[in-house]
Amino acid sequence: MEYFKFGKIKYEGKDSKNPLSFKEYNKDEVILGKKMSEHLRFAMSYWHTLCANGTDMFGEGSIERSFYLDDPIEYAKAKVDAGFEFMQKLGIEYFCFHDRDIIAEGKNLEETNKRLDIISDYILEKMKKTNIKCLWGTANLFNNKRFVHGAATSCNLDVYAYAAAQVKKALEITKKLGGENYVFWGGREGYETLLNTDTALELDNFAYFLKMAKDYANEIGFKGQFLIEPKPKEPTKHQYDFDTQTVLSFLRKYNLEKDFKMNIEANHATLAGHTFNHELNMARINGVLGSIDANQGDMLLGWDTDQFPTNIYDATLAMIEVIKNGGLHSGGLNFDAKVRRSSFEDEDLAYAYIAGMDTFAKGLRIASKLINDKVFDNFVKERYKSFESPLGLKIKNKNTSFKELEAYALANKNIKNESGHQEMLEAILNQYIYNE
Ligand code: XLS
Ligand code: CA
Ligand code: CA
Repeated sequence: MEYFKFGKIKYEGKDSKNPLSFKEYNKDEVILGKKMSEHLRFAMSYWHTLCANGTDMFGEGSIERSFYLDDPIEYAKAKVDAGFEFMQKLGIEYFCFHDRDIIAEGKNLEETNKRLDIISDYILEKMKKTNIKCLWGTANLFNNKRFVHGAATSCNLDVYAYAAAQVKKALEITKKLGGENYVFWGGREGYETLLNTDTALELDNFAYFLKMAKDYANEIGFKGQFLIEPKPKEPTKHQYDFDTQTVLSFLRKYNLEKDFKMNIEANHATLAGHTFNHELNMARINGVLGSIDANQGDMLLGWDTDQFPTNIYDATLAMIEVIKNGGLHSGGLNFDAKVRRSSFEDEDLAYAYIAGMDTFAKGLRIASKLINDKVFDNFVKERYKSFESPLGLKIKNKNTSFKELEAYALANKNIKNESGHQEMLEAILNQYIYNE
């Protein structure tokens, strides 16, 4: 059975007028010694692509997919079939999933876990017949009302234990599917008011939960990279995993820093008042840039709109960080993005993925030239050249003192700064974007 009426999407080049073709993403084209597909490692998000129906706070679903069925097991299988058809048609080699995306909960945990066994067997069969792999798995610890006070930070031990059981099973399923990473996004790990919250206990419990997860992964031989996905707010007013630097200090406090990297989402970065490339940069310079949730928010709305990324400027700056990171290694670019509820036809899903994939492919092309030409690198090197002088090197080598610096300052009668030339650099960046 074929669910999507469009055929395989091909690269037709930048002058193509066919909306169902790639203009920039040419998967086998080699850039900086690697195929585009290897740089970008695109992934389909199971939830937005196969489960979302356009429901919002004010209205019912607007999207009716042809694979919807009443029986939960048959529906789950049809979603797998549709998802694999979609990925093959778009040439996407990875998918990411929550446990509850792939099949609905049963009447109790035992039945739910049996359902997960059935559907993960079915997915595995599909994977064997295609070249499609699992980028990451995760547990949905936010949707069900049992998580009203949080999961690993709940005030209720029963919920904490349930969450542990759910992550245990999600790790087993992710291992079975050969998942290259496992993600923790703290869906309801945060708080609404300090009047009823013991933040110290919640954070201790949260850290211990993560440690137990890592211990269990080791016990079952799951080798995937563990990732934490920062987000500052939504659904709770104050999420504990606010941004990269907050998560890093939490991990360091609890000696977990060796076991986790970051999954950076663009929309979460902007919700935290940062740019996407600030978050990528903070992760990279700390050696924890693991994977990316590629999407974008809307500056006029200010919530987590999870739109498909079409901003070429942001994609270029993001790809500079990715290239400087030596690539994403076991991570990838997961489109944690959904079509607007008014884009309810099946073809809209293809247009959306094409737009996102072409934007990052173009960003990769531009970023590789900027890096090759050392445009910003040479400028930055020159800007910090004073730290290459004898005294500058003493600072870099942590080999001076306030006394020595004072003696230098007293003798140096004339401090001279040079311009940062920000506008010139922005114009050069634009020039690379226009000319590519
Ligand atoms: C929600 C998050 C979520 C995670 C996975 O805002 O982006 O989708 O990526 O649980
Ligand atoms: Ca995300
Ligand atoms: Ca999001």
